[in-house]
Amino acid sequence: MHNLFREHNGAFSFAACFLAALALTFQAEPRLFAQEATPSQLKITGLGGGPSLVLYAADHRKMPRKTLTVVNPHEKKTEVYEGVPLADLLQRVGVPQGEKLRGANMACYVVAEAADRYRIVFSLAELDSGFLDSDVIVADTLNGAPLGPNQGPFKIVAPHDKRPARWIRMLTSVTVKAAN
Ligand SMILES: Nc1nc2c(c(=O)[nH]1)N[C@H]1C(S)=C(S)[C@@H](COP(=O)(O)O)O[C@H]1N2
Ligand SMILES: [Mo]
Repeated sequence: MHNLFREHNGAFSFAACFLAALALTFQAEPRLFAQEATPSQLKITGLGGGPSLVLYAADHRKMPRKTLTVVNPHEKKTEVYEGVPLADLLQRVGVPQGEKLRGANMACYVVAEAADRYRIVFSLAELDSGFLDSDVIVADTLNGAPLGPNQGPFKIVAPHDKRPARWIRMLTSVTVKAAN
């Protein structure tokens, strides 16, 4: 009787440990996923899935910066954004630019996606200073302060767009693709 109890007790502890481990595993996974989906980092991916670059706010701040003073088309208020030209970030993943942007590369485009899954597109030519001065930046500050949680930490500002539909807030990824 005593032995039986011990055996049961052992089996019970084994089962408890197994269940606890199982629970931890399944608990750990969503946490990992949540970490990946956090908008505190920006992933830039070049043509054909690579090379890619993961930028945190601190890395972004160290890159050559550009300041834009714009009138927000919705708020009709003057806003000062500071950040890094999108073209400079694309250059770091080897995207064709300048004289290399011709032929088949003219069918390449950039998909920018936000934490809320909102997505927008620019063609590579639209972001290339050999074609036009797009002045599109990935901003990290507004009026001198870091962008708040529903805007930042990264936001694209496309100052020449008449509607701010491509001023994508909570930007999480920028991916370069080729049209089929
Ligand atoms: N992440 C994200 N960014 C977005 C949108 C969105 O739905 N999600 N809407 C866009 C559109 S259509 C407009 S008009 C502006 C509105 O900017 P606001 O929400 O800061 O006023 O954000 C743009 N950026
Ligand atoms: Mo909009």
